[in-house]
Amino acid sequence: MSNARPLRLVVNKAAHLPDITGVYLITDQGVDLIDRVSRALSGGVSVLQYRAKGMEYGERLAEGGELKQLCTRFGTTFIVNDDLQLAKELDADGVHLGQDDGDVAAARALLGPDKIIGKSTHNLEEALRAELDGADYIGFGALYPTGSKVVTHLPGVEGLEAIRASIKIPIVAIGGITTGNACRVIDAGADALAVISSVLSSPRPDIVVAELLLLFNRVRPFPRGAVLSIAGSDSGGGAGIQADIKTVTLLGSYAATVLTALTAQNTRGVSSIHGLPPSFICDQLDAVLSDIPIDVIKTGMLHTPAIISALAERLGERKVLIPMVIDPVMVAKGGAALLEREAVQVFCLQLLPLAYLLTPNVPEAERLLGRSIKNESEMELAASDLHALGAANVLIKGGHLSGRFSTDVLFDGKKCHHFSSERFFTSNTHGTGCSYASAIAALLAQGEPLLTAVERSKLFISTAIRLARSLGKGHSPVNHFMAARELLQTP
Ligand code: 3NM
Repeated sequence: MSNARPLRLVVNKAAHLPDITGVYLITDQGVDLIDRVSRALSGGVSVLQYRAKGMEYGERLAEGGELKQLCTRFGTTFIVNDDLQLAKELDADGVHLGQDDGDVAAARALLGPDKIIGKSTHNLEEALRAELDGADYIGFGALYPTGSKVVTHLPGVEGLEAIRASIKIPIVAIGGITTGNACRVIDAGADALAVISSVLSSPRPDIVVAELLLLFNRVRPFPRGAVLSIAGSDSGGGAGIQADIKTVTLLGSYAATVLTALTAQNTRGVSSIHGLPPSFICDQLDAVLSDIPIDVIKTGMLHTPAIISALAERLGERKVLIPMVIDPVMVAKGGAALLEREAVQVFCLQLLPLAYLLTPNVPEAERLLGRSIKNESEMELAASDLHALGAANVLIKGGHLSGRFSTDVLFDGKKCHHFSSERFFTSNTHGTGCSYASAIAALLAQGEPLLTAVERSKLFISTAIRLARSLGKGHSPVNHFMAARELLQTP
Protein backbone atom coordinates (compact mmCIF):
# COMPACT_ATOMS: atom_id res chain seq x y z
CA MET A 1 0.00 0.00 0.00
CA SER A 2 1.37 3.37 -0.89
CA ASN A 3 0.90 6.00 1.76
CA ALA A 4 0.24 8.70 -0.80
CA ARG A 5 -2.31 11.27 0.30
CA PRO A 6 -5.80 10.73 -1.10
CA LEU A 7 -6.56 12.74 -4.21
CA ARG A 8 -8.43 15.91 -3.39
CA LEU A 9 -11.04 17.01 -5.82
CA VAL A 10 -10.83 20.75 -6.34
CA VAL A 11 -13.72 21.98 -8.41
CA ASN A 12 -12.80 25.14 -10.20
CA LYS A 13 -15.50 27.67 -10.74
CA ALA A 14 -16.49 28.00 -14.38
CA ALA A 15 -14.24 30.65 -15.93
CA HIS A 16 -17.16 32.93 -16.80
CA LEU A 17 -18.72 33.07 -13.33
CA PRO A 18 -18.37 36.48 -11.65
CA ASP A 19 -15.85 36.91 -8.86
CA ILE A 20 -17.04 36.75 -5.29
CA THR A 21 -15.04 39.65 -3.87
CA GLY A 22 -15.66 42.99 -2.19
CA VAL A 23 -18.94 43.87 -0.52
CA TYR A 24 -21.57 41.11 -0.40
CA LEU A 25 -24.82 42.70 0.75
CA ILE A 26 -27.65 40.66 2.28
CA THR A 27 -31.17 42.09 2.43
CA ASP A 28 -33.05 42.71 5.67
CA GLN A 29 -36.78 42.82 6.40
CA GLY A 30 -37.06 46.58 6.98
CA VAL A 31 -39.18 49.18 5.21
CA ASP A 32 -38.12 50.82 1.92
CA LEU A 33 -35.85 47.89 1.12
CA ILE A 34 -35.65 48.63 -2.59
CA ASP A 35 -34.64 52.24 -1.97
CA ARG A 36 -32.01 51.34 0.64
CA VAL A 37 -30.58 48.55 -1.51
CA SER A 38 -30.49 50.87 -4.52
CA ARG A 39 -28.47 53.41 -2.53
CA ALA A 40 -26.17 50.66 -1.27
CA LEU A 41 -25.56 49.39 -4.81
CA SER A 42 -24.48 52.89 -5.86
CA GLY A 43 -21.65 52.55 -3.33
CA GLY A 44 -20.23 49.56 -5.22
CA VAL A 45 -21.79 46.31 -3.95
CA SER A 46 -20.44 43.28 -5.88
CA VAL A 47 -22.99 40.67 -4.79
CA LEU A 48 -26.54 41.05 -3.47
CA GLN A 49 -28.12 38.14 -1.62
CA TYR A 50 -31.90 38.23 -1.36
CA ARG A 51 -32.76 36.83 2.05
CA ALA A 52 -36.51 36.99 2.76
CA LYS A 53 -37.65 35.23 5.87
CA GLY A 54 -41.31 34.49 6.56
CA MET A 55 -42.79 35.96 3.38
CA GLU A 56 -45.24 34.32 0.98
CA TYR A 57 -43.70 32.93 -2.20
CA GLY A 58 -45.61 35.40 -4.40
CA GLU A 59 -44.33 38.37 -2.38
CA ARG A 60 -40.80 37.06 -2.58
CA LEU A 61 -41.12 36.58 -6.31
CA ALA A 62 -42.24 40.19 -6.77
CA GLU A 63 -39.65 41.73 -4.44
CA GLY A 64 -36.88 39.45 -5.72
CA GLY A 65 -37.77 40.45 -9.29
CA GLU A 66 -37.39 44.14 -8.45
CA LEU A 67 -34.06 43.51 -6.76
CA LYS A 68 -32.81 41.49 -9.70
CA GLN A 69 -33.65 44.38 -12.02
CA LEU A 70 -31.71 46.75 -9.77
CA CYS A 71 -28.74 44.38 -9.84
CA THR A 72 -28.84 44.24 -13.64
CA ARG A 73 -28.76 48.06 -13.74
CA PHE A 74 -25.71 48.23 -11.43
CA GLY A 75 -23.89 45.16 -12.77
CA THR A 76 -24.24 43.46 -9.36
CA THR A 77 -24.36 39.67 -9.02
CA PHE A 78 -27.77 38.55 -7.73
CA ILE A 79 -28.03 35.53 -5.44
CA VAL A 80 -31.07 34.06 -3.70
CA ASN A 81 -30.79 32.70 -0.19
CA ASP A 82 -32.09 29.17 0.54
CA ASP A 83 -34.86 28.92 -2.04
CA LEU A 84 -33.84 26.93 -5.12
CA GLN A 85 -37.22 27.30 -6.77
CA LEU A 86 -37.13 31.09 -6.38
CA ALA A 87 -33.54 31.21 -7.66
CA LYS A 88 -34.59 29.20 -10.71
CA GLU A 89 -37.74 31.21 -11.41
CA LEU A 90 -35.94 34.56 -11.05
CA ASP A 91 -33.02 33.26 -13.13
CA ALA A 92 -30.75 34.50 -10.36
CA ASP A 93 -26.97 34.30 -10.78
CA GLY A 94 -26.88 31.75 -8.02
CA VAL A 95 -28.12 30.47 -4.71
CA HIS A 96 -26.77 30.56 -1.19
CA LEU A 97 -27.38 27.51 0.93
CA GLY A 98 -27.57 27.81 4.70
CA GLN A 99 -26.55 24.79 6.71
CA ASP A 100 -29.99 23.26 6.68
CA ASP A 101 -30.84 24.19 3.12
CA GLY A 102 -29.85 21.10 1.20
CA ASP A 103 -26.63 20.10 -0.42
CA VAL A 104 -24.50 21.62 -3.11
CA ALA A 105 -24.93 18.70 -5.53
CA ALA A 106 -28.73 18.98 -5.56
CA ALA A 107 -28.51 22.74 -6.19
CA ARG A 108 -25.99 22.19 -8.98
CA ALA A 109 -28.23 19.56 -10.57
CA LEU A 110 -31.17 21.94 -10.57
CA LEU A 111 -29.43 25.20 -11.52
CA GLY A 112 -26.71 23.88 -13.82
CA PRO A 113 -22.98 24.60 -14.12
CA ASP A 114 -23.37 28.31 -14.93
CA LYS A 115 -24.80 29.38 -11.60
CA ILE A 116 -22.99 30.27 -8.41
CA ILE A 117 -23.54 28.09 -5.38
CA GLY A 118 -22.46 29.28 -1.95
CA LYS A 119 -22.62 27.44 1.34
CA SER A 120 -22.64 28.64 4.96
CA THR A 121 -19.89 27.15 7.10
CA HIS A 122 -18.66 27.66 10.64
CA ASN A 123 -15.46 25.64 10.92
CA LEU A 124 -12.69 24.07 8.86
CA GLU A 125 -14.42 20.71 8.48
CA GLU A 126 -17.58 22.27 7.06
CA ALA A 127 -15.55 24.59 4.83
CA LEU A 128 -13.51 21.71 3.36
CA ARG A 129 -16.66 19.68 2.86
CA ALA A 130 -18.36 22.55 0.97
CA GLU A 131 -15.29 22.99 -1.24
CA LEU A 132 -15.15 19.27 -1.96
CA ASP A 133 -18.86 19.25 -2.79
CA GLY A 134 -18.25 21.85 -5.49
CA ALA A 135 -19.41 25.08 -3.83
CA ASP A 136 -18.18 28.24 -5.60
CA TYR A 137 -17.63 30.08 -2.33
CA ILE A 138 -18.23 29.61 1.36
CA GLY A 139 -19.84 31.92 3.87
CA PHE A 140 -17.87 31.79 7.11
CA GLY A 141 -19.03 33.18 10.44
CA ALA A 142 -19.92 34.57 12.68
CA LEU A 143 -16.95 36.90 12.88
CA TYR A 144 -18.52 39.07 15.59
CA PRO A 145 -21.73 38.93 17.61
CA THR A 146 -24.68 40.22 15.62
CA GLY A 147 -28.26 41.24 16.19
CA SER A 148 -29.30 40.14 12.68
CA LYS A 149 -29.32 36.39 13.34
CA VAL A 150 -29.16 33.99 16.22
CA VAL A 151 -25.69 32.53 15.82
CA THR A 152 -24.48 29.45 17.63
CA HIS A 153 -20.91 29.47 16.32
CA LEU A 154 -18.53 32.36 16.75
CA PRO A 155 -15.22 31.33 15.15
CA GLY A 156 -14.24 35.00 14.92
CA VAL A 157 -11.24 36.48 13.14
CA GLU A 158 -8.97 33.81 14.65
CA GLY A 159 -11.19 31.11 13.12
CA LEU A 160 -10.95 32.79 9.74
CA GLU A 161 -7.17 33.06 9.99
CA ALA A 162 -7.01 29.37 10.87
CA ILE A 163 -8.94 28.16 7.82
CA ARG A 164 -7.63 30.64 5.23
CA ALA A 165 -4.62 28.65 4.05
CA SER A 166 -6.67 25.45 3.64
CA ILE A 167 -9.47 26.87 1.48
CA LYS A 168 -9.03 27.73 -2.21
CA ILE A 169 -12.50 29.00 -3.08
CA PRO A 170 -13.49 32.54 -2.01
CA ILE A 171 -14.31 33.05 1.66
CA VAL A 172 -17.16 35.45 2.40
CA ALA A 173 -16.83 36.54 6.03
CA ILE A 174 -20.08 37.29 7.86
CA GLY A 175 -21.47 38.43 11.18
CA GLY A 176 -21.28 41.82 12.86
CA ILE A 177 -18.91 43.32 10.30
CA THR A 178 -18.66 47.13 10.34
CA THR A 179 -16.27 49.75 8.98
CA GLY A 180 -14.72 49.70 12.47
CA ASN A 181 -13.66 46.02 12.43
CA ALA A 182 -13.48 45.22 8.69
CA CYS A 183 -9.71 45.87 8.41
CA ARG A 184 -8.99 42.94 10.73
CA VAL A 185 -11.32 40.68 8.74
CA ILE A 186 -9.63 41.61 5.45
CA ASP A 187 -6.18 41.22 6.97
CA ALA A 188 -7.24 37.74 8.14
CA GLY A 189 -7.89 36.77 4.52
CA ALA A 190 -11.56 37.38 3.69
CA ASP A 191 -12.26 37.70 -0.05
CA ALA A 192 -15.60 39.38 0.56
CA LEU A 193 -17.49 40.94 3.47
CA ALA A 194 -21.13 39.91 3.93
CA VAL A 195 -23.07 42.64 5.68
CA ILE A 196 -26.64 43.43 6.61
CA SER A 197 -27.10 45.98 9.36
CA SER A 198 -23.95 48.10 9.07
CA VAL A 199 -25.01 49.01 5.53
CA LEU A 200 -28.79 48.80 5.48
CA SER A 201 -29.34 50.51 8.85
CA SER A 202 -27.07 53.43 7.94
CA PRO A 203 -28.48 56.77 6.78
CA ARG A 204 -25.83 56.58 3.99
CA PRO A 205 -25.68 52.97 2.72
CA ASP A 206 -23.68 54.17 -0.32
CA ILE A 207 -20.96 55.67 1.84
CA VAL A 208 -20.63 52.62 4.11
CA VAL A 209 -20.33 50.31 1.08
CA ALA A 210 -17.74 52.58 -0.57
CA GLU A 211 -15.76 52.67 2.70
CA LEU A 212 -15.83 48.87 3.09
CA LEU A 213 -14.80 48.40 -0.53
CA LEU A 214 -11.81 50.76 -0.25
CA LEU A 215 -10.50 48.80 2.73
CA PHE A 216 -9.71 45.87 0.42
CA ASN A 217 -6.95 47.99 -1.14
CA ARG A 218 -4.93 47.55 2.06
CA VAL A 219 -3.73 44.14 0.83
CA ARG A 220 -2.79 45.30 -2.71
CA PRO A 221 0.77 45.79 -4.00
CA PHE A 222 2.36 49.24 -4.35
CA PRO A 223 1.62 51.65 -5.86
CA ARG A 224 -1.47 50.95 -3.80
CA GLY A 225 -4.70 52.56 -4.93
CA ALA A 226 -5.16 55.36 -7.45
CA VAL A 227 -6.06 58.99 -6.76
CA LEU A 228 -7.38 61.40 -9.36
CA SER A 229 -6.58 65.01 -8.54
CA ILE A 230 -8.79 67.63 -10.18
CA ALA A 231 -7.07 70.96 -9.61
CA GLY A 232 -5.05 73.84 -11.02
CA SER A 233 -1.41 73.86 -12.02
CA ASP A 234 1.06 75.83 -9.85
CA SER A 235 4.06 76.66 -12.02
CA GLY A 236 6.09 77.15 -8.85
CA GLY A 237 5.55 73.48 -8.01
CA GLY A 238 4.61 73.95 -4.34
CA ALA A 239 0.83 73.73 -4.44
CA GLY A 240 -1.98 72.62 -6.77
CA ILE A 241 -1.66 69.63 -9.04
CA GLN A 242 2.11 69.55 -8.53
CA ALA A 243 1.78 69.21 -4.74
CA ASP A 244 -0.92 66.59 -5.22
CA ILE A 245 1.19 64.40 -7.54
CA LYS A 246 4.21 64.66 -5.22
CA THR A 247 2.19 63.78 -2.13
CA VAL A 248 0.25 60.90 -3.65
CA THR A 249 3.32 59.39 -5.31
CA LEU A 250 5.62 59.75 -2.31
CA LEU A 251 3.03 58.16 -0.05
CA GLY A 252 2.75 55.14 -2.35
CA SER A 253 -0.35 55.57 -4.52
CA TYR A 254 -0.82 56.20 -8.23
CA ALA A 255 -1.67 59.79 -9.20
CA ALA A 256 -3.77 60.81 -12.23
CA THR A 257 -4.78 64.40 -12.95
CA VAL A 258 -7.45 66.62 -14.47
CA LEU A 259 -6.33 70.23 -14.86
CA THR A 260 -8.89 72.98 -14.29
CA ALA A 261 -6.69 76.04 -14.75
CA LEU A 262 -3.09 77.03 -15.26
CA THR A 263 -1.56 79.57 -12.91
CA ALA A 264 1.58 81.63 -13.40
CA GLN A 265 2.72 81.37 -9.81
CA ASN A 266 5.74 81.30 -7.53
CA THR A 267 6.28 81.43 -3.79
CA ARG A 268 5.36 85.13 -3.80
CA GLY A 269 1.98 84.75 -5.41
CA VAL A 270 -0.17 84.18 -8.46
CA SER A 271 0.48 86.59 -11.34
CA SER A 272 -2.08 85.27 -13.76
CA ILE A 273 -4.64 82.48 -14.20
CA HIS A 274 -5.71 80.82 -17.39
CA GLY A 275 -8.90 78.79 -16.84
CA LEU A 276 -9.52 75.82 -19.09
CA PRO A 277 -12.85 75.33 -20.89
CA PRO A 278 -15.29 73.17 -18.88
CA SER A 279 -15.80 70.88 -21.89
CA PHE A 280 -12.07 70.16 -22.05
CA ILE A 281 -12.01 69.52 -18.29
CA CYS A 282 -14.79 66.98 -18.78
CA ASP A 283 -12.85 65.43 -21.68
CA GLN A 284 -9.90 64.86 -19.34
CA LEU A 285 -12.22 63.41 -16.70
CA ASP A 286 -13.83 61.02 -19.18
CA ALA A 287 -10.45 59.96 -20.55
CA VAL A 288 -9.16 59.06 -17.08
CA LEU A 289 -12.29 57.47 -15.65
CA SER A 290 -13.08 55.40 -18.74
CA ASP A 291 -9.75 53.64 -18.45
CA ILE A 292 -8.00 53.93 -15.09
CA PRO A 293 -9.64 52.41 -11.99
CA ILE A 294 -9.66 55.45 -9.71
CA ASP A 295 -10.25 54.75 -6.02
CA VAL A 296 -10.50 58.30 -4.67
CA ILE A 297 -10.99 61.67 -6.35
CA LYS A 298 -9.48 64.78 -4.77
CA THR A 299 -10.54 68.23 -5.93
CA GLY A 300 -8.68 71.50 -5.39
CA MET A 301 -8.89 74.79 -7.27
CA LEU A 302 -11.96 74.74 -9.50
CA HIS A 303 -11.85 78.42 -10.43
CA THR A 304 -15.26 79.21 -12.00
CA PRO A 305 -18.94 78.40 -11.39
CA ALA A 306 -19.08 76.88 -14.89
CA ILE A 307 -16.27 74.45 -14.07
CA ILE A 308 -17.88 73.48 -10.76
CA SER A 309 -21.24 72.90 -12.45
CA ALA A 310 -19.77 70.85 -15.27
CA LEU A 311 -17.78 68.67 -12.86
CA ALA A 312 -20.70 68.23 -10.44
CA GLU A 313 -22.96 67.18 -13.30
CA ARG A 314 -20.45 64.72 -14.73
CA LEU A 315 -19.51 63.23 -11.36
CA GLY A 316 -23.10 63.19 -10.05
CA GLU A 317 -24.36 61.14 -12.98
CA ARG A 318 -22.00 58.25 -12.26
CA LYS A 319 -23.84 55.06 -11.38
CA VAL A 320 -21.29 53.93 -8.82
CA LEU A 321 -19.72 56.58 -6.65
CA ILE A 322 -16.02 57.23 -6.26
CA PRO A 323 -15.34 58.76 -2.84
CA MET A 324 -14.34 62.41 -3.20
CA VAL A 325 -12.11 64.47 -0.95
CA ILE A 326 -13.16 68.02 -1.74
CA ASP A 327 -10.79 70.77 -0.72
CA PRO A 328 -12.74 74.01 -1.23
CA VAL A 329 -9.74 76.03 -2.35
CA MET A 330 -10.66 79.71 -2.47
CA VAL A 331 -7.68 81.95 -1.85
CA ALA A 332 -3.95 81.38 -2.48
CA LYS A 333 -1.38 81.90 0.29
CA GLY A 334 -0.47 85.22 -1.27
CA GLY A 335 -4.11 86.39 -1.20
CA ALA A 336 -5.16 85.80 -4.84
CA ALA A 337 -8.77 84.64 -5.26
CA LEU A 338 -8.71 81.15 -6.77
CA LEU A 339 -12.46 80.70 -6.77
CA GLU A 340 -14.63 83.37 -8.33
CA ARG A 341 -16.99 85.03 -5.87
CA GLU A 342 -20.32 83.77 -7.23
CA ALA A 343 -18.91 80.24 -7.38
CA VAL A 344 -19.49 79.69 -3.66
CA GLN A 345 -23.24 79.22 -4.00
CA VAL A 346 -22.88 76.87 -6.95
CA PHE A 347 -20.25 74.95 -4.99
CA CYS A 348 -22.52 74.54 -1.94
CA LEU A 349 -25.54 73.45 -3.95
CA GLN A 350 -23.93 71.21 -6.55
CA LEU A 351 -20.55 69.86 -5.51
CA LEU A 352 -20.54 69.83 -1.71
CA PRO A 353 -23.33 67.19 -1.49
CA LEU A 354 -21.09 64.83 -3.48
CA ALA A 355 -18.27 65.05 -0.93
CA TYR A 356 -17.11 62.01 0.97
CA LEU A 357 -14.86 64.39 2.88
CA LEU A 358 -14.92 68.20 2.75
CA THR A 359 -11.70 69.83 4.00
CA PRO A 360 -12.10 73.60 4.46
CA ASN A 361 -9.73 75.69 6.56
CA VAL A 362 -11.37 78.18 8.93
CA PRO A 363 -11.61 81.09 6.42
CA GLU A 364 -13.08 78.73 3.81
CA ALA A 365 -15.61 77.30 6.27
CA GLU A 366 -16.52 80.89 7.24
CA ARG A 367 -17.12 81.77 3.60
CA LEU A 368 -19.18 78.62 2.95
CA LEU A 369 -21.38 79.26 5.99
CA GLY A 370 -21.37 83.07 5.94
CA ARG A 371 -20.37 83.47 9.60
CA SER A 372 -17.22 83.74 11.65
CA ILE A 373 -15.55 80.82 13.44
CA LYS A 374 -13.36 81.77 16.40
CA ASN A 375 -12.65 78.64 18.40
CA GLU A 376 -12.87 74.85 18.52
CA SER A 377 -16.47 74.67 19.65
CA GLU A 378 -17.47 76.94 16.76
CA MET A 379 -15.45 74.67 14.46
CA GLU A 380 -17.46 71.70 15.74
CA LEU A 381 -20.73 73.48 15.04
CA ALA A 382 -19.53 74.56 11.60
CA ALA A 383 -18.47 70.98 10.73
CA SER A 384 -21.89 69.71 11.70
CA ASP A 385 -23.62 72.46 9.65
CA LEU A 386 -21.52 71.65 6.57
CA HIS A 387 -22.40 67.98 7.07
CA ALA A 388 -26.06 69.00 7.08
CA LEU A 389 -25.50 70.60 3.65
CA GLY A 390 -24.67 67.11 2.34
CA ALA A 391 -20.96 66.34 2.87
CA ALA A 392 -20.68 62.86 4.39
CA ASN A 393 -17.68 63.90 6.53
CA VAL A 394 -16.24 67.35 7.25
CA LEU A 395 -12.70 68.20 8.39
CA ILE A 396 -12.22 71.83 9.42
CA LYS A 397 -8.56 72.75 9.71
CA GLY A 398 -7.60 75.06 12.52
CA GLY A 399 -4.26 76.29 11.18
CA HIS A 400 -5.57 79.86 10.87
CA LEU A 401 -6.63 80.10 14.52
CA SER A 402 -4.12 80.85 17.29
CA GLY A 403 -2.76 78.88 20.22
CA ARG A 404 0.08 76.50 20.89
CA PHE A 405 -1.54 73.63 19.03
CA SER A 406 -3.08 73.56 15.62
CA THR A 407 -6.24 71.47 15.95
CA ASP A 408 -8.44 70.12 13.17
CA VAL A 409 -12.01 68.96 13.80
CA LEU A 410 -13.55 66.03 11.90
CA PHE A 411 -17.31 65.45 12.04
CA ASP A 412 -18.32 62.03 10.64
CA GLY A 413 -22.07 62.41 10.99
CA LYS A 414 -22.08 60.98 14.50
CA LYS A 415 -19.35 62.66 16.49
CA CYS A 416 -16.46 65.11 16.37
CA HIS A 417 -12.86 63.90 16.44
CA HIS A 418 -9.95 66.24 17.18
CA PHE A 419 -6.50 66.04 15.60
CA SER A 420 -3.78 68.25 17.07
CA SER A 421 -0.20 69.04 16.23
CA GLU A 422 2.30 71.56 17.46
CA ARG A 423 1.81 74.93 15.78
CA PHE A 424 4.84 76.11 13.82
CA PHE A 425 5.22 79.87 13.58
CA THR A 426 6.46 79.92 10.01
CA SER A 427 5.38 81.27 6.66
CA ASN A 428 6.77 78.21 4.87
CA THR A 429 3.34 76.75 4.33
CA HIS A 430 2.84 77.00 0.57
CA GLY A 431 0.86 73.95 -0.58
CA THR A 432 -0.29 72.90 2.88
CA GLY A 433 -4.00 72.49 2.09
CA CYS A 434 -3.43 70.68 -1.23
CA SER A 435 -0.86 68.33 0.26
CA TYR A 436 -2.94 67.54 3.36
CA ALA A 437 -6.06 66.69 1.34
CA SER A 438 -3.98 64.65 -1.13
CA ALA A 439 -2.38 62.69 1.70
CA ILE A 440 -5.83 61.84 3.06
CA ALA A 441 -6.98 60.81 -0.43
CA ALA A 442 -3.91 58.60 -0.91
CA LEU A 443 -4.24 56.88 2.46
CA LEU A 444 -7.95 56.28 1.86
CA ALA A 445 -7.06 54.81 -1.55
CA GLN A 446 -4.62 52.53 0.26
CA GLY A 447 -7.39 51.08 2.40
CA GLU A 448 -6.88 53.06 5.59
CA PRO A 449 -10.10 53.90 7.48
CA LEU A 450 -10.99 57.60 7.56
CA LEU A 451 -9.81 58.30 11.13
CA THR A 452 -6.44 56.66 10.49
CA ALA A 453 -6.09 58.43 7.14
CA VAL A 454 -6.70 61.82 8.76
CA GLU A 455 -4.49 61.11 11.76
CA ARG A 456 -1.55 60.01 9.60
CA SER A 457 -2.06 62.82 7.10
CA LYS A 458 -2.02 65.34 9.93
CA LEU A 459 1.32 63.90 11.01
CA PHE A 460 2.53 64.05 7.39
CA ILE A 461 1.56 67.69 6.89
CA SER A 462 2.86 68.94 10.22
CA THR A 463 6.18 67.20 9.52
CA ALA A 464 6.21 68.72 6.01
CA ILE A 465 5.73 72.20 7.51
CA ARG A 466 8.31 71.61 10.26
CA LEU A 467 10.91 70.47 7.74
CA ALA A 468 10.15 73.07 5.04
CA ARG A 469 13.32 74.49 3.53
CA SER A 470 13.61 78.07 2.43
CA LEU A 471 12.94 78.28 -1.30
CA GLY A 472 12.09 81.44 -3.23
CA LYS A 473 11.37 84.84 -1.70
CA GLY A 474 7.84 84.25 -0.46
CA HIS A 475 6.02 81.38 1.27
CA SER A 476 8.35 78.39 0.86
CA PRO A 477 6.76 75.09 -0.05
CA VAL A 478 6.40 72.32 2.50
CA ASN A 479 8.88 69.43 2.44
CA HIS A 480 7.00 66.56 0.80
CA PHE A 481 9.97 64.26 0.47
CA MET A 482 11.19 64.29 4.06
CA ALA A 483 7.66 64.20 5.49
CA ALA A 484 6.76 61.15 3.39
CA ARG A 485 9.99 59.45 4.43
CA GLU A 486 9.32 60.09 8.11
CA LEU A 487 5.70 59.00 7.84
CA LEU A 488 6.49 55.75 6.09
CA GLN A 489 8.99 54.96 8.85
CA THR A 490 6.34 55.62 11.53
CA PRO A 491 4.14 52.57 12.10
N1 3NM B 1 -25.34 34.48 8.92
P1 3NM B 1 -24.96 41.61 10.18
S1 3NM B 1 -24.24 35.89 10.71
C1 3NM B 1 -27.13 35.94 7.97
O1 3NM B 1 -22.67 33.31 10.99
C2 3NM B 1 -25.99 35.69 8.88
O2 3NM B 1 -23.70 32.27 9.39
C3 3NM B 1 -24.37 34.44 9.83
O3 3NM B 1 -25.73 40.32 9.62
C4 3NM B 1 -23.52 33.25 10.10
O4 3NM B 1 -24.05 42.09 9.07
C5 3NM B 1 -25.51 36.60 9.83
O5 3NM B 1 -26.05 42.61 10.46
C6 3NM B 1 -26.00 37.99 10.07
O6 3NM B 1 -24.22 41.19 11.40
C7 3NM B 1 -25.13 39.07 9.42
